[in-house]
Amino acid sequence: MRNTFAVCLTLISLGAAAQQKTVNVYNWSDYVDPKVLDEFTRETGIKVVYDTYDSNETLETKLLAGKTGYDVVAPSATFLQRQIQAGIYQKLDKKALPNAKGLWPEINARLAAYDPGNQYAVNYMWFTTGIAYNVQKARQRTGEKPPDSWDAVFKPENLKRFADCGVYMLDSPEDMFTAALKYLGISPDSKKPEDIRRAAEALTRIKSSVKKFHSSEYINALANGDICFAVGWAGDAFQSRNRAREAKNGVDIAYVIPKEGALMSLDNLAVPKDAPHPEEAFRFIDFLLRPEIAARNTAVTNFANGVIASKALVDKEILDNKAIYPGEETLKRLYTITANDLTTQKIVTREWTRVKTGK
Ligand code: N2P
Repeated sequence: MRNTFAVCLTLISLGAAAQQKTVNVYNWSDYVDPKVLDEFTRETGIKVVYDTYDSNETLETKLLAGKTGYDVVAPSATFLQRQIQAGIYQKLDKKALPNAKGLWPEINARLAAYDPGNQYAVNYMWFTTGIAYNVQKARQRTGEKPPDSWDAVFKPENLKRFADCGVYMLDSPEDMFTAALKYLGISPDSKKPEDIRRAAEALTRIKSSVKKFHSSEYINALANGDICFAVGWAGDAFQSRNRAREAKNGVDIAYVIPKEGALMSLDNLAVPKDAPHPEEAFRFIDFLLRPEIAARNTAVTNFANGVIASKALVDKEILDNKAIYPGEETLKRLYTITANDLTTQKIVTREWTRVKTGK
């Protein structure tokens, strides 16, 4: 009798412990199919505590302060590189990631430029930074020549035409300075302080036409017609287009990779050294790398994922969209950049503050 009681108690506490398994995930907003999180919990019993951000700077500030409690985070490659050097990540347990075999070799190779040997991160999504616009409003303003060049953004008289219907820009110096440098005919990867200043000046010249610098609100703002023009990320632009379609509000959103080319970025999954639940972190990452799960996240987010094995399962309309899955021709126009060292990053942050506040 007594024994049965003890066994029961043990079983109950074991059950409770099993239920308490948790993974704390900090990811970009609008970057997952929420049903995928539920499914992970159903399958593994691991609860997902999911928190979001919309800028690398926000993530980096937290990570460098330490003890975030996060198990999985998603830095962009340039930030990842600096964070690896700062020693804040643990090496991935490759044995715990059998689905990593489905990762995209070319994307892995590109990521290895930031994470030599692909030791600390796997790619989650990859994408371009371009121009999203309201098709009707653009037609009223530019006739049969829709925006297709960085001129549309950086020639003050061009952007001014959109000011009355609302312009947003990413609150992200990496995306905005590289675009400005490309427009100015300077290497987008330049780390020279005077080049960074010239990029900041180009942005300051168009600032009076910008309603807001923000990196996630543009999805809804474009979809509901509050704004008509945004410099933003490909998947977000198509999420916006889809939200407008669902709302049947007559708004049509298009996205273009400017003809001069655009920044291609990689967002990646990594595990902080002080992650409280590393085992659960690797299980979560491996789940996201499952081809069918990666395909579902792409279906909802409209971002290309890093799992080549998922391509056969990705919706054809998305797969054929060259602004999401660029073909060889488009890829040639895309540029990548290297990480800033700490000194350059300080200059970038200061110049960005100057752009936004004038100080
Ligand atoms: C998700 C945006 C992620 C792309 N909404 C920028 N890293």
